[in-house]
Amino acid sequence: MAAMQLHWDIFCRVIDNYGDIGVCWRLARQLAAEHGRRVRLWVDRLESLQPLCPAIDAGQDKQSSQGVDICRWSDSFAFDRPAEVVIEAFACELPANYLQAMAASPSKPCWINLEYLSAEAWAEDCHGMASPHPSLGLTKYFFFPGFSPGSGGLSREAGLLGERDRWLGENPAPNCPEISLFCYDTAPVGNLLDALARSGQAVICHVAPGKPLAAVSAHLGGKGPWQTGRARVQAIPFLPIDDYDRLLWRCAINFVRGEDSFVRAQWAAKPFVWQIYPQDDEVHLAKLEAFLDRYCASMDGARQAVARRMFMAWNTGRDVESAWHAFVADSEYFSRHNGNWANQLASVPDTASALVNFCAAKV
Ligand code: TRH
Repeated sequence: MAAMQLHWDIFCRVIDNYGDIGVCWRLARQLAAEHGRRVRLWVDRLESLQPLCPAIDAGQDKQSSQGVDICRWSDSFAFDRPAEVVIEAFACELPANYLQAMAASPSKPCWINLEYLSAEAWAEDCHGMASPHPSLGLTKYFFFPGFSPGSGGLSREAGLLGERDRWLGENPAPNCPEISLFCYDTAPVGNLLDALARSGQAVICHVAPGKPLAAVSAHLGGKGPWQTGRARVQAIPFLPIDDYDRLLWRCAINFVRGEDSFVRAQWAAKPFVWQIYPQDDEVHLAKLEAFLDRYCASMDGARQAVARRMFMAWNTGRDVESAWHAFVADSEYFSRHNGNWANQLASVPDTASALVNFCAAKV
């Protein structure tokens, strides 16, 4: 069976927020469902997976859901044998005893470091690079998701866009436009709320719990729901991951953040505004620019300026209100553009398929 690479272990350490586990959970269940792989997902904080996948019990060290074996990755890490493919998500560092077992395996596992998504050219250049271990006789490969055929692609289930269109056909857009708000507490949420209040347009804004809701509460006071101008602003619960997709499909405009919700907003093909995960020395702004260069390339000059202005305003806090009004005025254009953009991205193999093919080629 070694050649088929049936067994996969995915290791995930939750740094903060939900992105690390969101990416790993999607990958694990897709490998099981679409590629017939037997996947173990080792997670240090099952509590972070539970809101995305309410079927699991965060108190149980071992369980199965959606065809994936989910195991707590604790300090007293124990396992039977290493898998044929080992995914170390976001350089989380494999347990030492597991590494030793990999080195002792008669056929060496395919060892992948799954990296964060970046639109920067260097990420594409480093995709697939080999890094031999200094002493264990193992080779680790760097796998970079991305936006072009030279990258590891984006997370996308087979039939996702068809399922989106089918669902939207059965659930027509509501009369009152809706916005979803998922962001960090550094986002200029107050400026956005002021802009919504002053726009004179009726809108419903769904606010995710945690940092987004805290930012809204800090600006409007209390726990809501709030009415500000003709905008109704209301808290929503943290949704199971597939329900969150449907929220993105349904809303007229989505504010997303980090990595995974950002990718899913692109499959939703609705206008979206991305808050990138903030890093020291503002290095994240270079990543944001790299994305905008790709995403805006086929827009006309005027719309490029509008989209760039909105994304930069949301990430820097400058000029939010005027950027927002211009963005909303062109929202039909951005809907059309994002439909084409999603189709273009879908022509690149998805990350799970790309990983399966990459690892098969390494045997
Ligand atoms: O939570 P995040 O800020 O995660 C971040 C980023 O991944 C960042 O790159 C990483 O360095 C950091 O974590 C540690 O944003 P992200 O990536 O969008 O992940 C959120 C996940 O939560 C995503 O899988 C979607 C999911 N989600 C739901 O399932 N239901 C919800 O209601 C919401 C709001 C999100």
